[in-house]
Amino acid sequence: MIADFVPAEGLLATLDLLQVSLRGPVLHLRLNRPAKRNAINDTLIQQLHTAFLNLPEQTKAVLISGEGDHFCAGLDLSELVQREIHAAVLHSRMWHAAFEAVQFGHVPVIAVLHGAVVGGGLELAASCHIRVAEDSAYFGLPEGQRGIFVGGGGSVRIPRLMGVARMTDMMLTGRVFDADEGERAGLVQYRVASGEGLAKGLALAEKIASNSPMTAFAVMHALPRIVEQAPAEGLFTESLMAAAAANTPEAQDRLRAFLEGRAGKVVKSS
Ligand code: 1HE
Repeated sequence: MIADFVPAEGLLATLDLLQVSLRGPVLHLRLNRPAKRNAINDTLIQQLHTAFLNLPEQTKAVLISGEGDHFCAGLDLSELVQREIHAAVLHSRMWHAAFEAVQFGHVPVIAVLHGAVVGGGLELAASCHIRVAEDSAYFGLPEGQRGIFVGGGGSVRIPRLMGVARMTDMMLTGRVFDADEGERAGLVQYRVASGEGLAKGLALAEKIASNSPMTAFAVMHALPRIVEQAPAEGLFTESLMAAAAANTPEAQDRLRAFLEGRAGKVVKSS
C-alpha cells in the first residue's frame, strides 16, 4: 500500500481480487492476483466494474496498478472456453461494460504500468485517462498468436492512442513494444524508472484532484465525443461545454482569483 493510504471499507473491502486503499481524494486500486500475473477472470472483471460504480463520494482521482512483477497478463485464458456465439458476445460485452465504467465514470483514472501490459491488460490501460510506464513495462497483443481477437474494447481504444497501423503490426506479428517504444507510439504519456510509477501517478492524481469537478467532467465526457463528431457539430458541442463550464461558481471564483493575483501562473515544468 502507498504510504499513508488506508484500506477502503464496506463493499470495496470485500473485493478479494482488488486491493483498494484511499488517501483523501485519491483512491488506489491494485489488481491483486499476482500468482496468475493479474490475469483477468470473470470475477476480476466484475469486481473492477463494481469498484468503479461504487467509488467513495470523496474520490476525485483513481490510481490503478498491479501487484507483483506485472501489471496484467490480460484475459485469464483458462476461462476462454468454447461458448455459444451469443454467450461469447455477452462475455465481451461484460468487459466493455466494466471498461466503460473506467473511461466514462466519475473521475479520471491513472494507470501505473510495469512488467507485462498485454492483451486485456493493455485494453484496461487504454480505458484509463493517463498512463505512466516504468522501465520494466512492455506492451503486447498476443491475441493474434492465440488465435483470438481483442474483446475488451481494444480495437476501439488502442488505435486512437497509437494508430491502426501499429496495432495491426502488434496483432499480426506479435511485436512487443518496450516502455520507451510505447511512449513514442503514444501508448503512454509519462515514463519513469522502475519503482517510481506510483509516486508519479500520485503526484498527477493530486493535481487532478485539485481541479474543478466540471473540468474532469468536460475532459472525460465531452472531449472524446467531440473528437468523434464532424467538425461543425464538434465546435458547437465545444461551445455548449465551454459555456456550461465557465458559468459554474467555481470557475468564476478561480478566474477572479487569477485576476486578483491569488492564483498560480502558467510556468514551464522543471
Ligand atoms: C495465466 C495468464 C493468462 C499467466 N491466463 N493464466 N494473455 C496472454 O497471452 C499472456 C500470457 N501470459 C504470459 O505471457 C506470461 O504469463 C507473462 C509474460 C504475463 C508472465 O510470465 P511469467 O514467467 O512471469 O509467469 P508464468 O510462469 O507464465 O505464469 C505464472 C502463472 O500465471 C501460471 O500459472 P501456474 O498455475 O502454472 O503457476 C500461468 O499459467 C498463469 N498465467 N498469464 C491464465 N493470461 C477480452 S479479450 C482479451 C484477450 C486477451 O487478453 S488475450 C491475451 C492473453
